[in-house]
Amino acid sequence: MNEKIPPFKSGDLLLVIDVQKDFCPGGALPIEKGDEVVPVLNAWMRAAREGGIPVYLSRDWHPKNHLSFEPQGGTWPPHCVQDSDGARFHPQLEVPLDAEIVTKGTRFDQDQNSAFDQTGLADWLHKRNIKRIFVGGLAQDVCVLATVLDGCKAGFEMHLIEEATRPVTAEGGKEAVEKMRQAGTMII
Ligand code: VGL
Ligand code: ZN
Repeated sequence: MNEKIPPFKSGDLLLVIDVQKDFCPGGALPIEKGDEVVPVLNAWMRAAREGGIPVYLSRDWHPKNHLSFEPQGGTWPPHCVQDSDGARFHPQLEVPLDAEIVTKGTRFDQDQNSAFDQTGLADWLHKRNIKRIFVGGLAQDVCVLATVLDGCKAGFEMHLIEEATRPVTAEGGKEAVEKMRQAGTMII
């Protein structure tokens, strides 16, 4: 899997979206083969650290009765509740000690699928002179999609690591890749 990792350069960032227990098999909102992204992303995170490239990880982090949950009239079974076991990163994910964590899904007025949505992330990354962002994680057709599209709008050169992401539905995954490509994302 290492041969696909490009030579990193200054201005690059690795962004890992929501690789949490609830999105993996056995979790509250399991994504088929969601756990298969873990070894791939571990290799990318290792390479990034060796190259001095910052690693950011987002986490879905909902209040207990979040409006995105079915009992509250939302779309999803309750998942990634703040401080719950299911909200933890996958136990095999090798989170670098100096990684930055981006918390989202905390808004009370609407769901927050994008790691750029009211987090201040875009301004911060522009200040750090980040130009290219490599993205993997879960789910390809939900939070990865929303994050990649927002990253394009914010002027970053977005790269989707296809083998490091899995969709909620196969059809949704295909459509998501098409939307990301049309927005200018490199699919690698
Ligand atoms: C996500 C569904 C609900 C995701 C978050 O991280 O893709 N999907 N909340
Ligand atoms: Zn969520």
